[in-house]
Amino acid sequence: MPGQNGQLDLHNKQGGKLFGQLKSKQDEELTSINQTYLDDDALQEIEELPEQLNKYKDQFMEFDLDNSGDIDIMELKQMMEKLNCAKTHLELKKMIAEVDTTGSGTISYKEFLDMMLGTKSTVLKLILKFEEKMREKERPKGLPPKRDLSSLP
Ligand SMILES: [Ca+2]
Repeated sequence: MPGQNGQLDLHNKQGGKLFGQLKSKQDEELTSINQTYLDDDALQEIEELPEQLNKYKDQFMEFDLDNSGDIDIMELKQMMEKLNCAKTHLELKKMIAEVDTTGSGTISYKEFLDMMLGTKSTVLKLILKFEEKMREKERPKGLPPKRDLSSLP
């Protein structure tokens, strides 16, 4: 289970209720985008596609702190810091540019999904996959992953 660190004070800003409404509205929107991926014949080969899409939706919502539907550079920065993987402004810009196919300077949910489901290797994807593995390996088994995140490109 992903840890709830609760380090963000979003709940206190406008009252938890409004924030909750925003979140569930975004949840609906992202779920409907997920549905278009589930309906895409080209993606039917992908293993456990529904589970993957659900997971990516949760990850995206964790990133998208203001529920705008896009991850901007500040949101990415905060997330990298939370993952103990702080990046410079330039590195963050590069990370976005690798994924940002529309040139908006942000990462939309579709761009995020295309990245996670695609074969292209990007820094953000490596970090997220690494993080996922670490979470799965809460209980020790087999090979200890000794690779440090800072050693990633
Ligand atoms: Ca945002």
